[in-house]
Amino acid sequence: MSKYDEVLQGLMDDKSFSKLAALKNEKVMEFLGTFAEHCEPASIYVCDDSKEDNLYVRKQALEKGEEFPMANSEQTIHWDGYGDQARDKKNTKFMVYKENLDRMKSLNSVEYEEGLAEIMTISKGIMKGKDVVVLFFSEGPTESPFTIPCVQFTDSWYVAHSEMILYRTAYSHFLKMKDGDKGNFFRFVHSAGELDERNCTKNLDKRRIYMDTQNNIVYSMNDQYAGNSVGLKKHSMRLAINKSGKEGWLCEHMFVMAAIDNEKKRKTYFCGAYPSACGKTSTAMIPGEQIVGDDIAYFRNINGEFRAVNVEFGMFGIIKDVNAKDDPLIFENLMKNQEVIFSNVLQGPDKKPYWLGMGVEAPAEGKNHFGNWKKGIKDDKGNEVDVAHGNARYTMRLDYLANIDKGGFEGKEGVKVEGILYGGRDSDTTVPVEESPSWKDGILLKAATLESETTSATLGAEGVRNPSPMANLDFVSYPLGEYTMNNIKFGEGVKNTPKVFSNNYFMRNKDGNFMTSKLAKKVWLHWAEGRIHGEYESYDTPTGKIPLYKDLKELFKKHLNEDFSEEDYTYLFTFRCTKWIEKLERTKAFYAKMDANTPKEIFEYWDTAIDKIRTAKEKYGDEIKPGTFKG
Ligand code: SPV
Ligand code: MN
Repeated sequence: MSKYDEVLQGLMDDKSFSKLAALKNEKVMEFLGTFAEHCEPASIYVCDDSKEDNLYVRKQALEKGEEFPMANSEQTIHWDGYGDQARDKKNTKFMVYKENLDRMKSLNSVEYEEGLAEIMTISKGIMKGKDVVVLFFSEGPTESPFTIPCVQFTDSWYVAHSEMILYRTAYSHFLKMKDGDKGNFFRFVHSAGELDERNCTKNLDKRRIYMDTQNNIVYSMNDQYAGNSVGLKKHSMRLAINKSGKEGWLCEHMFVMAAIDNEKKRKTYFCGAYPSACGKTSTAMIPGEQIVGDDIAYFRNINGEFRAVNVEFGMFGIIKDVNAKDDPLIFENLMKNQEVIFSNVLQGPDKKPYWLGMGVEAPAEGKNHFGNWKKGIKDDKGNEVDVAHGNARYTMRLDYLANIDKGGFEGKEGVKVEGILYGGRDSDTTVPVEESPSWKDGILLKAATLESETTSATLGAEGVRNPSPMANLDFVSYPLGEYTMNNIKFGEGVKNTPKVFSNNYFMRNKDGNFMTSKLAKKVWLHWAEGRIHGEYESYDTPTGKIPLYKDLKELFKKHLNEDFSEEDYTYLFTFRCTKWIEKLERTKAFYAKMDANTPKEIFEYWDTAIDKIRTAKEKYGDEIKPGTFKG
């Protein structure tokens, strides 16, 4: 008998309790028992992997008014509170033991005891009157070398429903866990807290997301937006990054996809990291290629091979600008009568969803993240409320997509990765595609230097460059310099190290207009694919290798039936010395600020790179046309 049996048994029916008891896992009992006592829910329901439980969770989300029916019977809609529409970076903190505080000081952290006292005060009795659900999931495929078992304890049936779509249930995995291993799981406790009349979190001032990477537990209180509430997504990612750092593997903010060359019968796996709104999902969804995952990848060295899995089962995608023309595959799936949770979009009087950039005229009234909405309505700050929020989302299984790579998606050993892409948003420096001479150069020149420029869609000045190393900065849960070194070591430790490429889809011409169409990314991808297979000559630049005009001309014709002019090529692929030196100086300053212990060899590497560019500038001038630089 566990000391928590009594409290747990008192809160659940026999069926739920027998599911728990069958696990014979003291650590699970301790986790659930502790929070059952502390948060004081009215009842607890335990889910296994059955279809019945899956349907029950969805039904409860509807019955409890966290989700609402849509015209399509399989679809539902959920709204987060007006002030809970994105990740709360300020109140997302690491709880760090005193002795580690110095090491972790550049992260948003709080001293362990202080953080624990705060979160325990906020969560005391927070689930009073609520029905809680317990779910068992796996990050990555179950029973595989990648698997991380997870337990979610939440009073939000929307969170539970989202997780049922986004992750693989793993009750049976827990049943099979070996004695010595039974405490090895991630723990997530979440409460939406008190709800208002729309069933949205009321006490947003008490929203806290506190992570304890030392004990693999995350506390998330007073929130509903999935990036804040869903334990398996970004909370788990931070725990996994910390764990991987200790164990010698990697957890990256990356898609996994296969580039397909039908003529040559080749399937080449790529992973790619792009900061928000820099083309990550659209690259993973390039027509004619195949998707494995769109957000989070684990990398492991398996028998010397660089292997990756998508840790998720579904996608929590930005819905803005998903329309029949730009994103036909996703759009078509969102229109079908199959399971989707829409969040923070408009529900029209016809019970259909409407969002920004949908390419369909929205009705003048309905319900959205603001509540009852009418065209022209203003919030209490006097700002006009749009039809839907810019960060509105859809939650959907990935295997609805016709372009899914089934084998890669389901395989327990992951896929063998041959190329890694790092793409930023950069109007004037980085060329559309450049190959890195080596893995280490790739990490230090392509990954660590990633930046994203602000656009007119974000608040504040346009064109400000925000550093975004590996597009993973929000989630890196130990010092950045160490994480960067671990990236270098991991890639150098496998037999066939993938080639690393940079991407930039956002180069502008002298008039400020984008130089290439949205579809051009297919050409850059296929040049990279060819290079991996020993095709195409390249020109050297001070930072890597770029395509020849004749090859791109052919690729544009073949894939897009477009004429690509030599003039555009020359403009796009000119190496801009001063701009690059400035970029590297910004990166150096950022690393120095973020992690004073960043190894000296990293700064020395960048200094050498800067010297090389200076020398090139003296010899060739500030703007070096493709083909002129001789390394
Ligand atoms: C992201 O912001 O990177 C997302 C959505 O994938 S969230 O779940 O909010 O993290
Ligand atoms: Mn993400």
